[in-house]
Amino acid sequence: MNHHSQTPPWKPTACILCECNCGIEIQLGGEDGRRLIRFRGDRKHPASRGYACEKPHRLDYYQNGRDRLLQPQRRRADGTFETIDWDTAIREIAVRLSRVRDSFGGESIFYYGGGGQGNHLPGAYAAATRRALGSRYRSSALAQEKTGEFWVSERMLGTYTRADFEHCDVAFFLGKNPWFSHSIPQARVTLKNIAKDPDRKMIVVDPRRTKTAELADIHLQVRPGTDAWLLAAMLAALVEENLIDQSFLTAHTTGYEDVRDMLARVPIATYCEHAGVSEALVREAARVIGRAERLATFEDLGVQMNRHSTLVSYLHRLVWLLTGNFGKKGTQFVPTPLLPIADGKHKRDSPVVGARIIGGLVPCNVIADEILTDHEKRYRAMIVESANPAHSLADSKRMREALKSLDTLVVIDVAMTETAQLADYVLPAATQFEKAEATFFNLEFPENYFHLRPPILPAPEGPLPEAEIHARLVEELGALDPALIEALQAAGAKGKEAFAMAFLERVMSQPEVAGLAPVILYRVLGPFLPTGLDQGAVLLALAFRCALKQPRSLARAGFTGTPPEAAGKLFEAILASPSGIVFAVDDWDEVLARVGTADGKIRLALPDLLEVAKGLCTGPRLSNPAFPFVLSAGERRSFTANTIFRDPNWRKKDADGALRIHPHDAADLGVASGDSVRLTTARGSAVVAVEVTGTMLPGHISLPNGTGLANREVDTDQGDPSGGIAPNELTSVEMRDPFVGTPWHKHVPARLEAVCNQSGPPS
Ligand SMILES: Nc1nc2c(c(=O)[nH]1)N[C@H]1C(S)=C(S)[C@@H](COP(=O)(O)OP(=O)(O)OC[C@H]3O[C@@H](n4cnc5c(=O)[nH]c(N)nc54)[C@H](O)[C@@H]3O)O[C@H]1N2
Ligand SMILES: Nc1nc2c(c(=O)[nH]1)N[C@H]1C(S)=C(S)[C@@H](COP(=O)(O)OP(=O)(O)OC[C@H]3O[C@@H](n4cnc5c(=O)[nH]c(N)nc54)[C@H](O)[C@@H]3O)O[C@H]1N2
Ligand code: SF4
Ligand SMILES: [Mo]
Repeated sequence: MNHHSQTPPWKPTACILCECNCGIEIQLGGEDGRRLIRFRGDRKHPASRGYACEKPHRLDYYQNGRDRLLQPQRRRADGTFETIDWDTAIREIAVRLSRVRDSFGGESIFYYGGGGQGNHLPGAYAAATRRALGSRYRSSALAQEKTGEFWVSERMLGTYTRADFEHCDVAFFLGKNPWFSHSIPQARVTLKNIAKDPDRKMIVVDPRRTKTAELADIHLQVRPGTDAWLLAAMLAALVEENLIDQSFLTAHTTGYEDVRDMLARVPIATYCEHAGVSEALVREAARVIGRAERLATFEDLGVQMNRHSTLVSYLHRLVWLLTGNFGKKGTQFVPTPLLPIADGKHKRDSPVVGARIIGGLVPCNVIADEILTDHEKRYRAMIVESANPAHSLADSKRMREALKSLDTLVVIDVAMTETAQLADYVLPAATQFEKAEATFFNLEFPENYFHLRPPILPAPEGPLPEAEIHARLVEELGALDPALIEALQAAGAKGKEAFAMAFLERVMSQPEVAGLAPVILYRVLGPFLPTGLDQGAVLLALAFRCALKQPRSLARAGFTGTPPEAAGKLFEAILASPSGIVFAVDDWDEVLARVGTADGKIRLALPDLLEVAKGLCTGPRLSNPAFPFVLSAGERRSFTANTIFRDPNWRKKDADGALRIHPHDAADLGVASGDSVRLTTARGSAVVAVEVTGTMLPGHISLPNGTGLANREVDTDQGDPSGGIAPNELTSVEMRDPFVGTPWHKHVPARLEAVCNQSGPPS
């Protein structure tokens, strides 16, 4: 860089590739000044504090990515698309969705998505569109990973917890590889700090020797899908060896006797053998955990997308609860959310198949069944926003069939995705760098943060921010009373206080209008916000909600006064902080008081799950000779990021997303790294290149997630051969948790066959 020429300014924003949303700064360049060319971690960001991994350096593949959508698209009868103007698109969508609502009720209009890893404002605005349509059912990716954990957590604790790895002395990772998948602030710094400190220990449960497992003191290399046995044995050892925190149990919990009775029956040696881990190592891990002063734990997809997932979420909670690792620094905590992403409540079931709906989210694995039926309550129309369910949900073939059979499918996205290609209307959104955006994955403690990112460049002609799209839809649906908007605008002209009063009286106190508050705020307040931040208008309502629920946390962060005053101050501070702010400050002493059960005690005994635990069987392993391998379909690697990057060239290595396989299995098939094999499951078959590695267990094979995106020109039934294979062409909807319907993507029965390779014919 020439020091005499003017360097472009560093613009604060956030990385959008995983749920950490690290604060980063970006310099723009290129001929049109619209390329993202230089990146660095933003030291002013309260959670990431200057940290970033290697992936954001590739963000130009998102901003200037292939398949970008610039104009609204309408499907023609022959399946091709034509460009239409916004007024036509909004008018026709409103007509078609109103027709569905008037004929079959608003409940038949399903909403999916609302945000990816870093863009959660669209979901907040979509709430108004859903209200205007009377739409009742919705879902998102959370209902194929986290709903089991949410449900168990709600029943045991009446709330949701996270853990403080920065200050723990023992870190426990269960089916989680944070070196590559992150999910905790400054993941690699924290992992390295634990690894190099002789007084701190790390325990990893994973069938693969991952990079995280290599850093660990104890790697429990569990046989795929047997974590329930492993955890039951570990818990039984904790009880047997008197490593339980009795005083914690007496003071804060109920139901220990029932848990102890279940654990007393666990044949520790047999269970360890079933899980493929030596009893000595399981007991050693139990002792490290039992003697820890501060244990922090994290379970993720390795167990949440696997057999017994909900049971494992339960047993995992027992590990840190029986050892009293809750509510003190370096252990588990209850964060103060600005907006909770979902709760674990089960209030109703899905209308067609009667599946449990947790936190308002229909299990992803039943969505196709809720559509492909002649049941009168089936979903007949769908809005998909910032999600790619035709690629990301189990059994893509069936999902495509379901999406195609809808009366109306509307997709709001920045790109022409696999899902968009099936839509009746595709609406182009401004990218996350062209509008104000934010994440609601704010899960830190004792200081929690929020980051409203200003746009770093203007949107081109065509795409609109979601707030504007939803405001137009709600207006076109005739749900907004122009007189109300005028009255609020008049109050606004008299000043902030008059506006706040009018808003509380005329919007928030009337249930029929309160649901439209996001677009009302956007229309009335948006024009007065600093340039580019208008999409942040809804945050005033969220700040108000938070001020009502958590006044002390806000006050300690400096947002004092009555709820409207505190909310006003917080809102102003958010608008004025392009690198994010601390909005809540908490105290470890208060964590236990956040237990939300009726009597304030933690419920250790969940009878239905104790029953399943008692029934765990250790009989001979049933293996299907047709499918002798276990395929984990969707591993996180250095160059995976769900489907946010559509151009496979973003990957510096592993361009085709190799299938990882143990050397013995490779030898049996006569293949070496780079050779191809045919991979077949009950649902599909594909030819894929292998990477032979001793980090796998024999019999276990693993594919990355987010690969195999279809070319725009190519039929959706054929993946792009140069970009790896789409994992969900191989998965089935029936492979799911019996309680909450989460998929078993990490445990897909599969077989491999040699195909002709350059390195020689198969033997
Ligand atoms: N680089 C990158 N990072 C990401 C993402 C990304 O796409 N790319 N996506 C983000 C998202 S959306 C999420 S949800 C998280 C997910 O983050 P993780 O859950 O950490 O990611 P995975 O690699 O899918 O699965 C974790 C581990 O589960 C292991 N596993 C497989 N079978 C079993 C089993 O039977 N038992 C146990 N104990 N483990 C098993 C796998 O070997 C793998 O190492 O990552 C986030 N971060
Ligand atoms: N087999 C298998 N399947 C899996 C997984 C697995 O491990 N194995 N992992 C699962 C997990 S954990 C997750 S979280 C899901 C992720 O799957 P999805 O929730 O479907 O999310 P993404 O694939 O990230 O797609 C995000 C979409 O948002 C669009 N987008 C980006 N920015 C914007 C914006 O500003 N506005 C709008 N409107 N759109 C935008 C992108 O173009 C992209 O189409 O995949 C799941 N699917
Ligand atoms: S950890 Fe996640 S959010 Fe942070 S820079 Fe890496 S991919 Fe982006
Ligand atoms: Mo996820």
